[in-house]
Amino acid sequence: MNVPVLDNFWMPFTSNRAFKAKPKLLTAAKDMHYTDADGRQILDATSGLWCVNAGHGRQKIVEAIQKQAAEMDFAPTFNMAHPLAFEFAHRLSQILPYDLKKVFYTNSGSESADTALKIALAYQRNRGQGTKTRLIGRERAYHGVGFGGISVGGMVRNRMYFGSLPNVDHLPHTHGVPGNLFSKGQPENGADLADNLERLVALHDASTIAAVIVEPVAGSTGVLVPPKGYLERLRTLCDKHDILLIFDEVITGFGRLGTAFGADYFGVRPDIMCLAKGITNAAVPMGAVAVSNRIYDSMMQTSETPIELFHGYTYTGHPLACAAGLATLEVYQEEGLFQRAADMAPYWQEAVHSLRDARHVIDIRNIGLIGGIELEPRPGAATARAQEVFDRCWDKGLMIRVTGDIVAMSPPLIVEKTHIDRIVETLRIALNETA
Ligand code: PXG
Repeated sequence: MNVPVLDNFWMPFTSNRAFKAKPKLLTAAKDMHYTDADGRQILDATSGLWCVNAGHGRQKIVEAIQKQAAEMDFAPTFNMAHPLAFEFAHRLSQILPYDLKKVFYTNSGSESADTALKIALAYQRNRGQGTKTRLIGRERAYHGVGFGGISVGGMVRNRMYFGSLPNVDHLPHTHGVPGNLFSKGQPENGADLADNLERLVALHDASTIAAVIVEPVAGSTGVLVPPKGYLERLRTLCDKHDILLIFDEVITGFGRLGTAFGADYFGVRPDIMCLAKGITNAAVPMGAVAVSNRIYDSMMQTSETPIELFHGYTYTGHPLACAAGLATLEVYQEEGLFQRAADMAPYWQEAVHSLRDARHVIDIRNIGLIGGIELEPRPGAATARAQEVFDRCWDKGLMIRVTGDIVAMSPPLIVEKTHIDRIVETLRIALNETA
């Protein structure tokens, strides 16, 4: 393999030392597969990082980016703009649920989370609720790596080194509720965990709480599917206490659950939604925050300054990203990929649950085209077992993700049954070979 100088790139969320001792280099990608630096084909069971929902190297998206790069590389969106930014927001509004029809662009999921929190704070203040400054997240949540996101997030190492915004609190996570092991789809038990919002209201008072932010399905911390009734209960309590509900749909958006968004799947209306990843099929970095008409209209009406929101990025609505996004939506639509995911989900469910009797497996969770397989941690060496399974799968030409001792998978929505069979067979062998 032709290995470049590895010294200078400080890799994110990676053991740089381990990687640089034994690099895994990807050099090309098409449809369901990566090619590595040795020329091996690697089946992608994770859509890159939960983001390449339409599969890799899609021609229509490639061409749209090429054309846009040649036509206009960049245009500011501060005080001026370009047509594609409006066109894409309009197209998005046609698939966005409920009244979430206004779109603020970012460049990543982290920026979407921080933007959503800032919009919530600005909205509360502008409408005369300036004491509503507290943000409620959840344990085991991941909302990216900005200071807002890590504050409402619930991953200890992502916050302990850096500190946190002062005005936050957390709901308990929904992992490990008794009776929920090996649930297919939404687990039966645990809707009452949402009632902890009442406890936080009792503790802090609703007049201090601006918003609650949750992932409809927590992805990064190991596929935590919401118990039946849980999200509905959160919505009811947010309404009762005049608190905004933010869904971080960075992973659950764009067909992952077999519907356009998690809000559609669960039939629960958020006030604000964070998007990224599948919005451009990951071909150009982009994120977005979808906001209800009610919040947008209120901001337009109550703003005391000509600029209604003091927030934005150089690359907000970047032309290449908008071009990629428009082409991505066309691919999703032309190929009916959200419905395809829904049609494939039952097969996926049975396939991942067939690993119930595989070595080390202590729980399996699934929803849409997401699967989580929890392994018993090796005594005294948490995460080592899953890491070994990951390495073994890689050697066998299969790309999975592991988080702690949980295997997390989210194949592109174009996945075929034969791919699913191969994923499950390879995993079973890798599990069996691992001590
Ligand atoms: N919110 C959610 C719900 C996410 O899953 C982010 C925000 C941040 O997005 P950016 O684009 O800033 O990374 C994410 C990102 C994993 C994994 O292995 C998950 C993410 C990123 C990288 C790895 O589970 N999710």
